[in-house]
Amino acid sequence: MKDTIDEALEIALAAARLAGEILQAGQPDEPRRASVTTRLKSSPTDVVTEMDLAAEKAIVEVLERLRPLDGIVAEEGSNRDSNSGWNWFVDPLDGTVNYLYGSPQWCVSIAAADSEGVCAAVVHAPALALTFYARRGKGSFRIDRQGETRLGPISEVPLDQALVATGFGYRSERRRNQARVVAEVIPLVRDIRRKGSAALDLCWVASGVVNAYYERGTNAWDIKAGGLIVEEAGGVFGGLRGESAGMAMTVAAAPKLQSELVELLTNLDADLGD
Ligand code: LIP
Repeated sequence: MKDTIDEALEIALAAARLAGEILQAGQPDEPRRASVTTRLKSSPTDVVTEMDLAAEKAIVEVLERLRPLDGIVAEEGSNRDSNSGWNWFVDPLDGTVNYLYGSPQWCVSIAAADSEGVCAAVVHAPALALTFYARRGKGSFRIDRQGETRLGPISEVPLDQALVATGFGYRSERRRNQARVVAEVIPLVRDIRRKGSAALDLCWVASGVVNAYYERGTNAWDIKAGGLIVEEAGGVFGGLRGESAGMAMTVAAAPKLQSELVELLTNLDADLGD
């Protein structure tokens, strides 16, 4: 019989690929962009497309069929309580604005958690032809057209040589505070990247495309899958002031760099205000 975590990974991979196909097939071209915007979330820059909702529906249908007792926490609201001790964290489309603008940095992010926490994770980026996955205790991997590569261990670099990814929220008050923080961080690091998908940013940390990632305002569905992928590549994924990664702050990097960034961001009160 298959190990339950392996089975969860297979389900996550299948559901993410299905959602990815739906999203790619329905990606709006320039003239259709305006018409696919179905509603606005917290501000006019937070665009939720019909495709986002369709992708979530497809993932939830897979989970309902194969894991009817498990809980679901999903970005577009298909939530369900768990009767099995297992929960699934689903972001059907992370990097929504990139998707809408035709930039390839978007993905489907799915994490499965048992009573001990996240145990299987998939971040699937169809427009980049890349899939990242991890199982707890069994490493993280990248699949591309050439095949499959094990990730890590993530290299340590001094803070002043670190390429640091970050992201900004949708509300202007939050952005003002995030701009204040990034203005203090940028003179101390190699450079900053703002790619637009938290789930992928975590995979970039795991695969050495950036050295670190931090962001305030990340939801569970944005970071649960990428967090395991970082940890299984030897990185650290957490928050400030001894907290777990989450809404207040998420910081991911190799262990020493992560603790330096945590100290810097704590001194800047990057997790407070707005
Ligand atoms: C995105 C996050 C990203 C953040 C964006 C946005 P969405 O999620 O993944 O890190 O900086 O502003 O919140 O809205 O594409 O699912």
